[in-house]
Amino acid sequence: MAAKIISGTQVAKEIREELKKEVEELKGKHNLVPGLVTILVGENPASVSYVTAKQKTAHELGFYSVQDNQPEDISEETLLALIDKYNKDDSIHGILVQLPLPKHIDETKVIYAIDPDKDVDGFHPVNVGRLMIGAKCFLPCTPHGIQQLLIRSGIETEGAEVVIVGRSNIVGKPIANMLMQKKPGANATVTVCHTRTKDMAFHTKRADILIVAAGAPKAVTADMVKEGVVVIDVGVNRIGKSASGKAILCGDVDFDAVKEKASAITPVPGGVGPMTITMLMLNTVQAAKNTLEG
Ligand code: L34
Repeated sequence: MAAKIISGTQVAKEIREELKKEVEELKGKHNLVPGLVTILVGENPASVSYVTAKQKTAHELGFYSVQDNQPEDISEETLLALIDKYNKDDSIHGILVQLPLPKHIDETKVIYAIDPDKDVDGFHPVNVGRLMIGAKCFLPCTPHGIQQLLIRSGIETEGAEVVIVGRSNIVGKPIANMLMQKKPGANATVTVCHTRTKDMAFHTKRADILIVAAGAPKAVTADMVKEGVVVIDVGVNRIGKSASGKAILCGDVDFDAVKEKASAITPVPGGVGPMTITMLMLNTVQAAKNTLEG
């Protein structure tokens, strides 16, 4: 039986509709407009496309949104000063510095420079630490999106064997942490595979839920999964260009073959990507609401 296709585009739309109402309420009741700045250094085509989509969504939801483009050769010092400016700006609740950054800039330093209360990416060590102990924090957008996709598609994680391929700070490590928490939408038994895993297929075949963030096209093939698995494909690989010049995308999973064995699977595009963007909006609304408490 062919798999159910889990539409991230559809779920993201539902969440955005909820957020739009919340933004209107914040404006009406509290005269509060969520503010988001996205900082883009250089002109990496994938980054330009993601940041443009983030700005467009922020605008649609009625945010105060600022797109701050900086040249590829900006100094680390200037970038850090810019972040400090937004840290002090009360109209800005969320600061996002799109990654990757040019090699001459230390990404860690940049992430540390963002006020943890405005770190809507959830990359600052304060938020990473809070996540680890199950405290209130900004959840990183891609893992947050994956968890919402699972919950809103009615996929049971409690007691499930979840296997994650990839151990990045942006996806693998945080999603592993989130799904092992003693919380609704989690409570899974989690295995993390990576480039030094001895027998990848041994692990992936055991998965009830398989989350793939390997960063390589078609890294997971049909012979590596069991019948009925739920597959979440986080990969976005640009594998060529169409006649009209548009990028051709594919995930980290051999979609056509794996969908014949899976019970449910996310497509690329239209799976996790749109959820990532929407969770950034949710985190920014949360950051704005947090200022009401203080
Ligand atoms: N700071 N840097 C920071 N925060 C992030 O959360 C990100 N990420 C990752 C790269 N760098 C970052 C993103 O925004 C990856 N990422 C991201 C965001 C959106 C999409 C993919 C990755 C997305 O919308 N993908 C679409 C296809 C878009 C296209 O045509 O290129 C999809 O349907 O999958």
